[in-house]
Amino acid sequence: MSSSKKVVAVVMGGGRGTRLHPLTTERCKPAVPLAGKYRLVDIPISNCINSGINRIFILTQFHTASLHRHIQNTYHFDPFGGGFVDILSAEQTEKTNDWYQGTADAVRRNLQHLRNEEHDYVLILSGDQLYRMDFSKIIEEHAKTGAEVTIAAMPIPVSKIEGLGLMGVDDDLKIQKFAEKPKDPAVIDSLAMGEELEKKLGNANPTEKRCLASMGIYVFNRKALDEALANDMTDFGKEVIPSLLGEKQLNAYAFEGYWEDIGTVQAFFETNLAITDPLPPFDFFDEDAPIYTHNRALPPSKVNECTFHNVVIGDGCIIESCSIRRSVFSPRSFVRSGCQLEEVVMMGSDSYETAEDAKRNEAASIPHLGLGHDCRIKGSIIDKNTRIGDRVVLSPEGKQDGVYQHGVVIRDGVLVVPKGVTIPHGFEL
Ligand code: ADQ
Ligand code: ADP
Repeated sequence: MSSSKKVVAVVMGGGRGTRLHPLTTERCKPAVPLAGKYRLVDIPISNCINSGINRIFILTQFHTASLHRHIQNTYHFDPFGGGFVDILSAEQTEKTNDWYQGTADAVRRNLQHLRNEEHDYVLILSGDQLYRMDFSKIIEEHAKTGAEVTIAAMPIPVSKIEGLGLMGVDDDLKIQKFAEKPKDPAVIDSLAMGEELEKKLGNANPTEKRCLASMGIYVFNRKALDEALANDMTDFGKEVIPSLLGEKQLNAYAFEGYWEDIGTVQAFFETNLAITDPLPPFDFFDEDAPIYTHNRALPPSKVNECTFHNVVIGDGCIIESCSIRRSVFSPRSFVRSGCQLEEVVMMGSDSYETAEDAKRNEAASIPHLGLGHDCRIKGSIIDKNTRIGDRVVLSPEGKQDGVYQHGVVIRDGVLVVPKGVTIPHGFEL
Protein backbone atom coordinates (compact mmCIF):
# COMPACT_ATOMS: atom_id res chain seq x y z
CA MET A 1 0.00 0.00 0.00
CA SER A 2 1.47 3.41 -0.86
CA SER A 3 1.92 5.74 2.10
CA SER A 4 -0.91 8.00 0.93
CA LYS A 5 -3.29 5.02 1.04
CA LYS A 6 -2.38 4.39 4.66
CA VAL A 7 -3.39 7.76 6.01
CA VAL A 8 -6.54 9.84 6.12
CA ALA A 9 -6.33 13.30 7.63
CA VAL A 10 -8.96 15.03 9.71
CA VAL A 11 -8.65 18.79 10.18
CA MET A 12 -10.42 20.14 13.25
CA GLY A 13 -11.91 23.19 11.65
CA GLY A 14 -13.06 24.88 14.80
CA GLY A 15 -15.52 24.75 17.63
CA ARG A 16 -17.61 27.77 18.39
CA GLY A 17 -14.56 29.83 17.51
CA THR A 18 -15.31 32.24 20.34
CA ARG A 19 -11.66 33.06 20.94
CA LEU A 20 -11.54 34.51 17.42
CA HIS A 21 -14.77 36.49 17.67
CA PRO A 22 -15.67 38.79 15.96
CA LEU A 23 -13.67 37.32 13.04
CA THR A 24 -15.68 34.10 13.35
CA THR A 25 -19.08 35.58 14.10
CA GLU A 26 -20.19 35.28 10.49
CA ARG A 27 -17.81 32.70 9.08
CA CYS A 28 -16.37 29.41 10.22
CA LYS A 29 -12.81 29.42 11.45
CA PRO A 30 -11.16 27.63 8.50
CA ALA A 31 -12.39 30.44 6.22
CA VAL A 32 -10.70 33.25 8.16
CA PRO A 33 -8.35 35.11 5.78
CA LEU A 34 -4.64 34.84 6.61
CA ALA A 35 -1.42 36.55 5.56
CA GLY A 36 -2.73 38.64 2.66
CA LYS A 37 -3.76 35.77 0.43
CA TYR A 38 -4.59 32.55 2.25
CA ARG A 39 -7.27 31.19 4.58
CA LEU A 40 -6.51 29.38 7.84
CA VAL A 41 -7.47 26.01 6.38
CA ASP A 42 -4.79 26.29 3.67
CA ILE A 43 -2.07 25.59 6.25
CA PRO A 44 -3.06 22.06 7.38
CA ILE A 45 -4.23 21.13 3.86
CA SER A 46 -0.97 22.28 2.27
CA ASN A 47 1.05 20.42 4.90
CA CYS A 48 -0.94 17.28 4.05
CA ILE A 49 -0.47 17.66 0.30
CA ASN A 50 3.25 18.35 0.70
CA SER A 51 3.48 15.18 2.80
CA GLY A 52 1.74 13.00 0.19
CA ILE A 53 -1.60 12.83 2.05
CA ASN A 54 -4.48 13.65 -0.26
CA ARG A 55 -7.58 12.40 1.55
CA ILE A 56 -8.61 15.14 3.90
CA PHE A 57 -11.77 15.74 5.93
CA ILE A 58 -12.45 19.18 7.40
CA LEU A 59 -14.74 19.12 10.44
CA THR A 60 -16.48 22.39 11.01
CA GLN A 61 -19.54 23.73 12.81
CA PHE A 62 -21.20 25.31 9.88
CA HIS A 63 -20.70 25.12 6.21
CA THR A 64 -20.24 28.65 5.02
CA ALA A 65 -20.48 29.41 1.36
CA SER A 66 -17.06 31.03 1.47
CA LEU A 67 -15.34 27.91 2.84
CA HIS A 68 -17.08 25.70 0.33
CA ARG A 69 -16.17 27.99 -2.57
CA HIS A 70 -12.62 28.27 -1.37
CA ILE A 71 -12.16 24.50 -1.14
CA GLN A 72 -13.91 23.88 -4.48
CA ASN A 73 -11.87 26.51 -6.27
CA THR A 74 -8.54 25.52 -4.77
CA TYR A 75 -8.08 21.80 -4.25
CA HIS A 76 -8.35 19.73 -7.41
CA PHE A 77 -6.83 16.30 -7.41
CA ASP A 78 -6.21 14.18 -10.44
CA PRO A 79 -9.08 11.73 -10.95
CA PHE A 80 -6.83 8.64 -10.68
CA GLY A 81 -5.31 9.42 -7.27
CA GLY A 82 -8.54 9.29 -5.25
CA GLY A 83 -7.71 12.52 -3.43
CA PHE A 84 -10.34 14.84 -1.95
CA VAL A 85 -10.95 17.57 0.58
CA ASP A 86 -14.40 17.05 2.12
CA ILE A 87 -16.11 19.46 4.47
CA LEU A 88 -18.17 17.71 7.14
CA SER A 89 -20.20 20.22 9.08
CA ALA A 90 -22.05 19.64 12.35
CA GLU A 91 -25.31 21.02 11.01
CA GLN A 92 -25.30 18.39 8.30
CA THR A 93 -25.02 15.23 10.35
CA GLU A 94 -28.16 13.20 10.05
CA LYS A 95 -28.66 11.89 13.55
CA THR A 96 -28.39 15.15 15.47
CA ASN A 97 -28.50 18.73 14.46
CA ASP A 98 -26.69 20.28 17.39
CA TRP A 99 -23.11 21.42 17.28
CA TYR A 100 -20.13 19.15 17.77
CA GLN A 101 -19.61 19.07 21.52
CA GLY A 102 -15.83 18.97 21.24
CA THR A 103 -12.99 17.61 19.15
CA ALA A 104 -13.54 13.93 20.05
CA ASP A 105 -17.29 14.25 19.56
CA ALA A 106 -16.70 15.78 16.13
CA VAL A 107 -14.46 12.90 15.05
CA ARG A 108 -16.77 10.27 16.56
CA ARG A 109 -19.75 11.61 14.67
CA ASN A 110 -17.83 11.29 11.42
CA LEU A 111 -16.24 7.90 11.91
CA GLN A 112 -18.53 6.44 9.27
CA HIS A 113 -16.92 8.69 6.65
CA LEU A 114 -13.46 7.55 7.72
CA ARG A 115 -14.53 3.90 7.59
CA ASN A 116 -15.45 4.29 3.95
CA GLU A 117 -11.81 5.03 3.21
CA GLU A 118 -9.07 2.42 3.15
CA HIS A 119 -6.55 3.42 5.85
CA ASP A 120 -4.29 2.26 8.68
CA TYR A 121 -3.73 5.61 10.37
CA VAL A 122 -5.79 8.70 11.08
CA LEU A 123 -3.89 11.97 11.32
CA ILE A 124 -5.82 14.52 13.39
CA LEU A 125 -4.83 18.15 12.91
CA SER A 126 -5.81 21.50 14.38
CA GLY A 127 -7.14 24.08 11.99
CA ASP A 128 -5.75 27.18 13.64
CA GLN A 129 -2.01 26.79 13.67
CA LEU A 130 0.77 28.17 11.51
CA TYR A 131 3.60 25.71 10.95
CA ARG A 132 5.24 23.60 8.28
CA MET A 133 5.59 19.90 9.01
CA ASP A 134 6.38 16.88 6.91
CA PHE A 135 3.78 14.47 8.25
CA SER A 136 5.41 11.50 6.56
CA LYS A 137 8.10 11.70 9.28
CA ILE A 138 5.68 11.47 12.21
CA ILE A 139 3.81 8.61 10.48
CA GLU A 140 7.10 6.80 9.87
CA GLU A 141 8.11 7.26 13.51
CA HIS A 142 4.66 6.12 14.63
CA ALA A 143 5.00 2.91 12.62
CA LYS A 144 8.60 2.36 13.77
CA THR A 145 7.93 2.72 17.50
CA GLY A 146 4.83 0.53 17.39
CA ALA A 147 2.82 3.22 19.18
CA GLU A 148 -0.95 3.14 18.95
CA VAL A 149 -1.14 6.90 19.32
CA THR A 150 1.61 9.42 18.59
CA ILE A 151 1.32 13.05 19.66
CA ALA A 152 3.45 15.77 18.06
CA ALA A 153 5.22 17.65 20.83
CA MET A 154 7.31 20.79 21.11
CA PRO A 155 9.74 21.62 23.89
CA ILE A 156 8.45 24.96 25.19
CA PRO A 157 9.87 27.14 27.99
CA VAL A 158 7.76 26.96 31.13
CA SER A 159 6.96 30.70 30.87
CA LYS A 160 5.12 30.09 27.58
CA ILE A 161 3.15 26.91 28.18
CA GLU A 162 -0.15 28.50 29.17
CA GLY A 163 -3.09 26.93 27.35
CA LEU A 164 -1.18 23.84 26.21
CA GLY A 165 -1.37 20.16 27.10
CA LEU A 166 1.87 18.94 28.71
CA MET A 167 3.31 15.47 28.74
CA GLY A 168 5.83 13.57 30.76
CA VAL A 169 7.82 11.01 28.76
CA ASP A 170 10.45 8.37 29.39
CA ASP A 171 13.78 8.21 27.56
CA ASP A 172 12.14 6.50 24.59
CA LEU A 173 9.57 9.29 24.35
CA LYS A 174 6.82 7.01 25.59
CA ILE A 175 4.21 9.19 27.26
CA GLN A 176 3.78 8.42 30.97
CA LYS A 177 1.82 11.47 32.08
CA PHE A 178 -0.40 14.03 30.42
CA ALA A 179 -1.98 17.16 31.88
CA GLU A 180 -4.29 19.32 29.78
CA LYS A 181 -3.48 23.03 30.27
CA PRO A 182 -2.22 22.66 33.85
CA LYS A 183 -2.05 25.81 36.01
CA ASP A 184 -0.65 24.32 39.22
CA PRO A 185 3.11 25.15 39.34
CA ALA A 186 3.79 21.85 41.13
CA VAL A 187 2.19 19.88 38.27
CA ILE A 188 4.07 21.92 35.67
CA ASP A 189 7.31 21.40 37.56
CA SER A 190 6.72 17.67 37.71
CA LEU A 191 6.37 17.62 33.92
CA ALA A 192 9.50 19.67 33.16
CA MET A 193 12.01 17.94 30.90
CA GLY A 194 15.03 16.40 32.60
CA GLU A 195 18.63 16.90 31.52
CA GLU A 196 18.81 13.60 29.68
CA LEU A 197 15.77 14.37 27.58
CA GLU A 198 16.99 17.91 26.86
CA LYS A 199 20.28 16.46 25.64
CA LYS A 200 18.52 13.86 23.58
CA LEU A 201 16.55 16.61 21.87
CA GLY A 202 19.75 18.51 21.14
CA ASN A 203 19.62 21.17 23.85
CA ALA A 204 22.73 20.76 25.99
CA ASN A 205 22.40 24.02 27.97
CA PRO A 206 18.78 24.98 28.50
CA THR A 207 18.54 28.49 29.94
CA GLU A 208 15.00 27.93 31.18
CA LYS A 209 13.12 24.82 32.19
CA ARG A 210 11.07 23.44 29.33
CA CYS A 211 8.12 21.11 29.02
CA LEU A 212 7.04 18.92 26.11
CA ALA A 213 3.79 20.50 24.95
CA SER A 214 1.18 18.81 22.80
CA MET A 215 0.73 20.47 19.42
CA GLY A 216 -2.77 19.03 19.15
CA ILE A 217 -1.54 16.86 16.25
CA TYR A 218 -2.30 13.16 16.73
CA VAL A 219 -1.64 9.98 14.76
CA PHE A 220 -4.01 7.15 15.73
CA ASN A 221 -3.97 3.57 14.58
CA ARG A 222 -7.33 2.90 13.02
CA LYS A 223 -8.39 0.42 15.71
CA ALA A 224 -7.02 2.54 18.55
CA LEU A 225 -9.14 5.49 17.40
CA ASP A 226 -12.28 3.38 17.23
CA GLU A 227 -11.65 2.08 20.73
CA ALA A 228 -10.67 5.47 22.14
CA LEU A 229 -13.97 6.92 20.95
CA ALA A 230 -16.23 4.08 22.06
CA ASN A 231 -17.58 6.17 24.94
CA ASP A 232 -19.06 9.64 25.28
CA MET A 233 -15.93 11.69 25.94
CA THR A 234 -16.06 15.00 24.10
CA ASP A 235 -12.45 16.28 23.95
CA PHE A 236 -9.13 14.77 22.98
CA GLY A 237 -6.92 16.91 25.22
CA LYS A 238 -9.19 16.99 28.25
CA GLU A 239 -10.46 13.42 28.27
CA VAL A 240 -9.48 11.00 25.54
CA ILE A 241 -5.68 11.31 25.74
CA PRO A 242 -5.54 11.15 29.59
CA SER A 243 -7.89 8.14 29.52
CA LEU A 244 -5.50 6.24 27.25
CA LEU A 245 -2.51 6.49 29.60
CA GLY A 246 -1.61 2.99 30.69
CA GLU A 247 -4.19 1.55 28.29
CA LYS A 248 -2.47 2.12 24.96
CA GLN A 249 1.06 2.85 23.86
CA LEU A 250 1.29 6.62 23.53
CA ASN A 251 4.43 8.18 22.10
CA ALA A 252 5.61 11.73 21.67
CA TYR A 253 7.12 12.88 18.39
CA ALA A 254 9.44 15.79 19.08
CA PHE A 255 9.19 18.65 16.62
CA GLU A 256 11.47 21.66 16.65
CA GLY A 257 10.64 24.41 14.23
CA TYR A 258 8.24 27.31 14.00
CA TRP A 259 4.78 26.50 15.30
CA GLU A 260 2.20 29.01 16.43
CA ASP A 261 -1.33 28.49 17.66
CA ILE A 262 -3.35 31.30 16.05
CA GLY A 263 -6.70 30.59 17.67
CA THR A 264 -6.97 33.92 19.54
CA VAL A 265 -7.38 37.43 18.16
CA GLN A 266 -4.05 38.52 19.59
CA ALA A 267 -2.08 35.53 18.29
CA PHE A 268 -3.80 35.84 14.91
CA PHE A 269 -2.96 39.55 14.71
CA GLU A 270 0.67 39.17 15.78
CA THR A 271 1.25 36.20 13.49
CA ASN A 272 -0.06 38.15 10.51
CA LEU A 273 2.14 41.14 11.33
CA ALA A 274 5.18 38.90 11.84
CA ILE A 275 5.12 37.92 8.16
CA THR A 276 6.02 41.53 7.33
CA ASP A 277 9.37 41.17 9.16
CA PRO A 278 12.44 41.05 6.92
CA LEU A 279 13.10 37.46 7.98
CA PRO A 280 9.73 36.19 9.20
CA PRO A 281 9.55 33.15 11.43
CA PHE A 282 7.25 31.42 8.94
CA ASP A 283 8.45 31.36 5.33
CA PHE A 284 5.69 31.64 2.74
CA PHE A 285 8.45 31.81 0.08
CA ASP A 286 9.57 28.19 0.56
CA GLU A 287 9.24 26.59 -2.88
CA ASP A 288 9.80 23.06 -1.61
CA ALA A 289 6.70 23.06 0.57
CA PRO A 290 4.40 25.77 -0.79
CA ILE A 291 1.22 26.90 0.91
CA TYR A 292 -1.61 26.51 -1.61
CA THR A 293 -4.62 28.73 -1.92
CA HIS A 294 -7.35 29.92 -4.25
CA ASN A 295 -5.85 31.53 -7.35
CA ARG A 296 -8.03 34.48 -8.10
CA ALA A 297 -8.07 36.13 -11.51
CA LEU A 298 -7.25 39.51 -10.00
CA PRO A 299 -5.12 42.28 -11.45
CA PRO A 300 -1.77 43.10 -9.84
CA SER A 301 -1.93 45.59 -7.00
CA LYS A 302 -1.56 49.27 -7.86
CA VAL A 303 0.39 51.58 -5.61
CA ASN A 304 0.96 55.30 -6.06
CA GLU A 305 3.21 57.67 -4.07
CA CYS A 306 3.38 55.65 -0.87
CA THR A 307 5.92 55.15 1.87
CA PHE A 308 6.03 51.54 2.96
CA HIS A 309 7.95 49.93 5.79
CA ASN A 310 7.46 46.16 6.03
CA VAL A 311 4.21 45.78 4.15
CA VAL A 312 2.64 42.68 2.56
CA ILE A 313 0.06 43.27 -0.19
CA GLY A 314 -2.24 40.68 -1.76
CA ASP A 315 -3.60 40.88 -5.32
CA GLY A 316 -5.97 43.47 -6.69
CA CYS A 317 -5.32 46.18 -4.08
CA ILE A 318 -5.27 49.91 -4.78
CA ILE A 319 -3.21 52.03 -2.40
CA GLU A 320 -2.73 55.76 -2.95
CA SER A 321 -0.44 58.37 -1.35
CA CYS A 322 -0.20 56.74 2.08
CA SER A 323 2.34 56.09 4.75
CA ILE A 324 2.17 52.52 5.97
CA ARG A 325 4.20 50.55 8.50
CA ARG A 326 4.07 46.86 9.40
CA SER A 327 0.75 46.00 7.79
CA VAL A 328 -0.88 43.28 5.70
CA PHE A 329 -3.46 43.79 2.93
CA SER A 330 -5.66 41.02 1.52
CA PRO A 331 -7.16 41.03 -2.00
CA ARG A 332 -9.16 44.07 -3.13
CA SER A 333 -8.06 46.30 -0.27
CA PHE A 334 -8.63 49.92 -1.26
CA VAL A 335 -6.73 52.56 0.74
CA ARG A 336 -7.34 56.18 -0.29
CA SER A 337 -4.86 59.05 -0.15
CA GLY A 338 -3.54 60.62 3.02
CA CYS A 339 -3.90 57.56 5.25
CA GLN A 340 -1.36 56.77 7.93
CA LEU A 341 -1.45 53.15 8.98
CA GLU A 342 0.62 51.25 11.48
CA GLU A 343 0.15 47.59 12.41
CA VAL A 344 -3.02 47.10 10.41
CA VAL A 345 -4.33 43.80 9.02
CA MET A 346 -6.83 44.64 6.31
CA MET A 347 -8.85 41.77 4.83
CA GLY A 348 -10.02 43.47 1.64
CA SER A 349 -13.34 43.03 -0.13
CA ASP A 350 -15.25 40.54 -2.24
CA SER A 351 -15.85 43.03 -5.04
CA TYR A 352 -14.95 46.45 -6.42
CA GLU A 353 -17.40 49.31 -6.64
CA THR A 354 -18.29 50.78 -10.02
CA ALA A 355 -18.37 54.49 -10.84
CA GLU A 356 -22.17 54.35 -10.43
CA ASP A 357 -21.84 52.75 -6.98
CA ALA A 358 -19.42 55.52 -6.03
CA LYS A 359 -21.88 58.24 -7.15
CA ARG A 360 -24.67 56.56 -5.19
CA ASN A 361 -22.45 56.36 -2.08
CA GLU A 362 -21.60 60.04 -2.37
CA ALA A 363 -25.20 61.11 -2.82
CA ALA A 364 -26.17 59.15 0.31
CA SER A 365 -23.03 60.17 2.23
CA ILE A 366 -22.03 56.51 2.60
CA PRO A 367 -18.29 55.82 2.70
CA HIS A 368 -16.87 53.80 -0.21
CA LEU A 369 -15.67 50.23 0.27
CA GLY A 370 -12.23 50.24 1.88
CA LEU A 371 -10.51 53.10 3.69
CA GLY A 372 -11.48 56.72 3.04
CA HIS A 373 -9.05 59.62 2.74
CA ASP A 374 -6.82 60.78 5.59
CA CYS A 375 -7.53 57.95 8.04
CA ARG A 376 -5.15 57.25 10.90
CA ILE A 377 -5.33 53.64 12.01
CA LYS A 378 -3.14 51.67 14.41
CA GLY A 379 -3.19 48.22 15.98
CA SER A 380 -6.29 47.10 14.08
CA ILE A 381 -7.83 44.32 12.04
CA ILE A 382 -10.20 45.64 9.36
CA ASP A 383 -12.38 42.72 8.30
CA LYS A 384 -13.81 42.25 4.81
CA ASN A 385 -16.31 44.42 2.98
CA THR A 386 -16.01 47.27 5.47
CA ARG A 387 -16.51 50.94 4.62
CA ILE A 388 -14.38 53.31 6.63
CA GLY A 389 -15.17 57.00 6.09
CA ASP A 390 -12.75 59.88 5.50
CA ARG A 391 -10.64 61.10 8.44
CA VAL A 392 -11.52 58.12 10.64
CA VAL A 393 -9.11 57.59 13.53
CA LEU A 394 -8.90 54.13 15.15
CA SER A 395 -6.55 52.82 17.80
CA PRO A 396 -6.94 50.44 20.74
CA GLU A 397 -4.35 52.36 22.79
CA GLY A 398 -5.49 53.27 26.29
CA LYS A 399 -8.86 51.54 25.83
CA GLN A 400 -10.42 48.55 27.52
CA ASP A 401 -11.51 45.41 25.69
CA GLY A 402 -15.20 45.71 24.79
CA VAL A 403 -17.72 46.68 22.14
CA TYR A 404 -17.70 50.28 20.98
CA GLN A 405 -19.82 52.42 18.64
CA HIS A 406 -20.56 51.21 15.11
CA GLY A 407 -19.83 47.62 16.13
CA VAL A 408 -16.11 48.19 16.64
CA VAL A 409 -14.66 45.62 19.04
CA ILE A 410 -11.46 45.71 21.08
CA ARG A 411 -10.32 42.21 21.97
CA ASP A 412 -7.00 41.17 23.51
CA GLY A 413 -5.90 44.80 22.99
CA VAL A 414 -6.50 44.61 19.22
CA LEU A 415 -9.15 46.79 17.60
CA VAL A 416 -11.37 44.90 15.15
CA VAL A 417 -13.77 46.42 12.63
CA PRO A 418 -16.07 43.43 11.95
CA LYS A 419 -17.03 42.24 8.49
CA GLY A 420 -19.39 44.48 6.55
CA VAL A 421 -19.41 47.33 9.10
CA THR A 422 -19.66 50.99 7.98
CA ILE A 423 -17.82 53.65 9.98
CA PRO A 424 -19.01 57.18 9.19
CA HIS A 425 -16.74 60.03 8.09
CA GLY A 426 -14.80 61.69 10.90
CA PHE A 427 -15.38 58.98 13.55
CA GLU A 428 -12.60 58.81 16.14
CA LEU A 429 -11.88 56.07 18.67
P1 ADQ B 1 -6.92 23.60 22.15
O1 ADQ B 1 -6.48 24.13 20.85
O2 ADQ B 1 -7.28 24.59 23.22
O3 ADQ B 1 -5.83 22.59 22.76
P2 ADQ B 1 -9.41 22.43 21.33
O4 ADQ B 1 -10.30 23.52 21.76
O5 ADQ B 1 -9.81 21.05 21.58
O6 ADQ B 1 -8.05 22.54 22.01
O7 ADQ B 1 -9.10 22.65 19.79
C1 ADQ B 1 -8.29 21.84 18.97
C2 ADQ B 1 -8.62 22.14 17.53
O8 ADQ B 1 -9.90 21.64 17.24
C3 ADQ B 1 -8.68 23.62 17.17
O9 ADQ B 1 -8.24 23.77 15.84
C4 ADQ B 1 -10.15 23.94 17.27
O10 ADQ B 1 -10.50 25.01 16.42
C5 ADQ B 1 -10.77 22.65 16.81
N1 ADQ B 1 -12.05 22.37 17.44
C6 ADQ B 1 -12.40 22.56 18.73
N2 ADQ B 1 -13.65 22.14 18.96
C7 ADQ B 1 -14.12 21.67 17.79
C8 ADQ B 1 -15.35 21.13 17.36
N3 ADQ B 1 -16.33 21.00 18.22
N4 ADQ B 1 -15.50 20.78 16.06
C9 ADQ B 1 -14.49 20.93 15.20
N5 ADQ B 1 -13.29 21.45 15.52
C10 ADQ B 1 -13.10 21.80 16.79
C11 ADQ B 1 -5.36 21.48 21.96
C12 ADQ B 1 -4.95 20.32 22.86
C13 ADQ B 1 -3.77 20.74 23.73
C14 ADQ B 1 -2.66 21.24 22.83
C15 ADQ B 1 -3.17 22.38 21.97
C16 ADQ B 1 -2.13 22.85 20.98
O11 ADQ B 1 -6.04 19.90 23.63
O12 ADQ B 1 -3.34 19.67 24.51
O13 ADQ B 1 -1.56 21.67 23.61
O14 ADQ B 1 -4.28 21.92 21.18
O15 ADQ B 1 -2.63 23.98 20.28
P1 ADP C 1 -15.55 35.55 4.08
O1 ADP C 1 -15.87 34.25 4.67
O2 ADP C 1 -14.10 35.73 3.77
O3 ADP C 1 -15.97 36.71 4.90
P2 ADP C 1 -17.57 35.34 1.90
O4 ADP C 1 -18.40 34.33 2.55
O5 ADP C 1 -18.29 36.59 1.59
O6 ADP C 1 -16.28 35.73 2.70
O7 ADP C 1 -16.90 34.72 0.58
C1 ADP C 1 -15.81 35.36 0.00
C2 ADP C 1 -15.17 34.62 -1.16
O8 ADP C 1 -16.13 34.21 -2.12
C3 ADP C 1 -14.26 35.53 -1.94
O9 ADP C 1 -13.20 34.77 -2.44
C4 ADP C 1 -15.13 36.10 -3.02
O10 ADP C 1 -14.39 36.53 -4.12
C5 ADP C 1 -16.01 34.95 -3.33
N1 ADP C 1 -17.35 35.36 -3.69
C6 ADP C 1 -18.19 36.17 -3.01
N2 ADP C 1 -19.37 36.29 -3.61
C7 ADP C 1 -19.29 35.52 -4.72
C8 ADP C 1 -20.21 35.19 -5.78
N3 ADP C 1 -21.42 35.69 -5.81
N4 ADP C 1 -19.79 34.34 -6.73
C9 ADP C 1 -18.56 33.83 -6.71
N5 ADP C 1 -17.65 34.08 -5.75
C10 ADP C 1 -18.00 34.93 -4.78
